[in-house]
Amino acid sequence: MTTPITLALSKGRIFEETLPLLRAAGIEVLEDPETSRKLILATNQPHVRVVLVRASDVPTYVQHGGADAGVAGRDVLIEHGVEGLYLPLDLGIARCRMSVAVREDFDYAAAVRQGARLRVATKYTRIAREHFAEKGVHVDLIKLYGSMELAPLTGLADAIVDLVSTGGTLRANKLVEVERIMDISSRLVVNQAALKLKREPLRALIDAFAKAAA
Ligand code: PRT
Ligand code: MG
Repeated sequence: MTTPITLALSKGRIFEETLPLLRAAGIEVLEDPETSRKLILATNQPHVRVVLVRASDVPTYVQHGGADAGVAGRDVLIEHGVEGLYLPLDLGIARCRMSVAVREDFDYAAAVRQGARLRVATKYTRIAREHFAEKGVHVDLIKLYGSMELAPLTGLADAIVDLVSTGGTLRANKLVEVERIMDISSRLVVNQAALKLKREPLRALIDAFAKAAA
């Protein structure tokens, strides 16, 4: 019998975009998370199961062995930290970028030039802090957990740091992207201890994902 392995995925784009990679590894998930309320999903491989967790909880599950491997965005990994995690592959899925955005009528370049202190609202405080420190721009960071787009519209902040994919959300809220901080995609993350103890099934998964993601 093959050693059982548990994969942590988040519902939505990561789950959807990981499915083809799983399929390439011969793994079919037997339930649809959009219609089932189950948090543990069986697959056609009796030794492989999928657990559904919040996107930002994937590194925590894998780090502490609640899952042997998982898929997480570069944004989540930077904010959370990668201690105890092995990151063998950039899967090139759930692509987007981390950007600075402001109201259409806010002169960001002038504010930066004048050395103004900027109020920046974001869920990604680590990425934002490092970005503005590198630029030598003084900022007051305001931590939010969602709907960052609202912050400049209500006067809570001058700017936001958020993920942008099509740009539709920014446009709909009359915001403009003024700086691209980094490109984002999702990575396969593996528990380092599990990699030793469950080497065979995890290596097989990594190899199949590598082939399919190439
Ligand atoms: O939703 P929840 O609070 O549970 O967690 P989450 O938002 O972290 O999860 P999820 O599933 O939305 O995102 C998981 C991962 O997908 C993120 O960690 C990113 O690495 C990646 N990803 C790729 C994105 C996007 N594209 C994306 N567009 N994550 C979020 N967005 C949001 C963005 O925050 C903004 O609100 O979509 C909006 C912008 O999209 P556009 O197309 O209008 O520009
Ligand atoms: Mg989301």
